Amino acid sequence: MTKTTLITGASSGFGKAMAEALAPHGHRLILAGRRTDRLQALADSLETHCHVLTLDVRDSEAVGHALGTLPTEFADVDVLINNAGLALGTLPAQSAELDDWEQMVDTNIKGLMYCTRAILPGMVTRNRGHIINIGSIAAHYPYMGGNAYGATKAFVAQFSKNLRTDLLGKHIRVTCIEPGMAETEFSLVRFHGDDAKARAVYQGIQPLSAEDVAQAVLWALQQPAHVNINHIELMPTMQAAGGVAAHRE
Ligand code: NDP
Ligand code: 8X3
Repeated sequence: MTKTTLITGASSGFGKAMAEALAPHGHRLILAGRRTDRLQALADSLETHCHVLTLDVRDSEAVGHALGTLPTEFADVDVLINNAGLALGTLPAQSAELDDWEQMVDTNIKGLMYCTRAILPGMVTRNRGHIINIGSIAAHYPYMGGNAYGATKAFVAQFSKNLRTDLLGKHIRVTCIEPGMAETEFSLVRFHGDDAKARAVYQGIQPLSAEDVAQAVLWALQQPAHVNINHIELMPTMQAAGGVAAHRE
């Protein structure tokens, strides 16, 4: 049976790789993001029916309107992949830019809530669906400069668990996918377009690829309907949690 799948942040990185991974597996796709030209190019390259949706997930009204007025063929969303998100900056909390914090909260937390709230009632009415939230290892392991970003992803982890609780008794699954370091445009965005700084993040290590993360999403989706994958945490083999730090005089 063909599923209707909405991917937020499909113009780049994980979202684009997910669209490419899911397209051959019976998913008609709603590709959402702000960069329409990229979404259209992706839609043109895929051998499945796609609907391009220019959408800023931070805009509550726009999200409600766009997801409430989808074309008939795409209106009954079976799979919602809340992937749109970003990290901005690596400054310590005392000197971080408040604007960066606000943008992360508006996108990673509020945007995810708006999309979920718009799609979930239909899933409940139909008594079927799967929500995949893209969290991060940053939700669980603090690192220098990770402050507000890690906290937004902690929200994603806890919100996913609470959704499971609210949806108990419904045939709706919720999965939180929590990757570690992966090479996408993530670092370029984090360092406000500084290519050298972004590249340095991935030097001397084989990071995860967007395709690695897309495969984890595909696997979670492909489990039998009675199996809910609660969360998946994946890291490059050469990355690990650093443990407790101590500063000595
Ligand atoms: P990319 O920067 O490559 O992709 C981010 C995507 O999010 C883009 O498609 C972008 O689309 C979209 N996006 C950002 N802001 C908005 C917005 N306001 N409205 C709609 N779409 C938006 O990074 P990744 O693919 O790596 O990131 C995807 C998710 O994975 C994020 O939630 C990130 O936090 C998370 N993550 C990333 C890791 C990594 O190391 N790369 C590891 C763990 C988690 P557009 O600009 O066109 O709107
Ligand atoms: C992004 C991965 O390791 O930079 O969520 O926190 S990391």
